[in-house]
Amino acid sequence: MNTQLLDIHPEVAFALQNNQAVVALESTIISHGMPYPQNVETAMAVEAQVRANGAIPATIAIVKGRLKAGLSAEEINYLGKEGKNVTKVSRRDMAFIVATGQSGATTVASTMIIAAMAGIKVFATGGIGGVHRGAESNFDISADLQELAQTNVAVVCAGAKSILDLALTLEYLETYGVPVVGYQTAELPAFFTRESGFAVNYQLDTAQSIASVMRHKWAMGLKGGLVVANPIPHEFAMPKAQIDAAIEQALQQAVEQGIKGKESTPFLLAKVVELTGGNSLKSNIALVMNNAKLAAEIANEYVLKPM
Ligand code: PSU
Ligand code: MN
Repeated sequence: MNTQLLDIHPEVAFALQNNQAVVALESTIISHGMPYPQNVETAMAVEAQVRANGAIPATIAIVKGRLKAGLSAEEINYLGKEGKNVTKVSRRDMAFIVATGQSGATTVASTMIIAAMAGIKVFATGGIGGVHRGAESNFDISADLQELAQTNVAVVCAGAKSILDLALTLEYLETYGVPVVGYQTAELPAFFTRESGFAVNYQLDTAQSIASVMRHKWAMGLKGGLVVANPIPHEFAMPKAQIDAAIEQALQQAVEQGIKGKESTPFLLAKVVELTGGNSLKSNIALVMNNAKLAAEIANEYVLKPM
């Protein structure tokens, strides 16, 4: 691996060299996951949340052909303002964007890759990609899942949205040896709701016990990540019926409009926000903040005895 392609923000580099806690954050959630200006406000608030919990934030993206671990406020503002004009970059797209000197927002998969290059072990986001509904015919399975199978980063999320097939997503993760841990819950949360009807593999109740599982996994040479599923706080959870109805409608519109490939997830996310008014955006912001806090706590536990 040639780390000459990577710029680690000086503050992040200092923290890593001194074994201080660092939390990676993704940028597709900024450009494609939320509308402007809430996306920029949230990205800044999430960084502040990581700091308030004793860790250094490293928002990850590709800027003018450089892999970035840690962005300036100007760079975050650029990604948020440009929104969908910025390329959504997953593993497949990285070499093309870097080779041509372009900028791009990183998904969970590509954020994990750059985090691992930089030496960051904990990453906070909203929701991960997964196996899409209808995958048996459309083959749409997010590259996030393969990345979790091979890249050593723990991803703290609020589960996955039920725009996906959660049962198949769990099966896929099982096949590839990715543990799904519930933080203080035995049930996989479904992003906007605390419930999904599916069990997680293991419930762990402290950041310390999660850091211990990370250490032991990697000490055995088992490559790949962990999904740490952190339910949305009660007061921000949405009524399941309202969310389910919006998701069904969004899925139907995606089929009618022939939305496929990498456009699929951003289309569905935007439709759900549109159909539920501002409520789902408020919940989305709250759960990301909640994940940033837990990720900072895990990162702090992990650096006590890193492996
Ligand atoms: N799910 C969300 N919010 C998001 C995403 C997923 O609730 O912002 C973004 C993440 O960047 C994730 C990507 O990695 O969508 C998955 O896209 P795809 O399904 O095309 O792999
Ligand atoms: Mn896809």
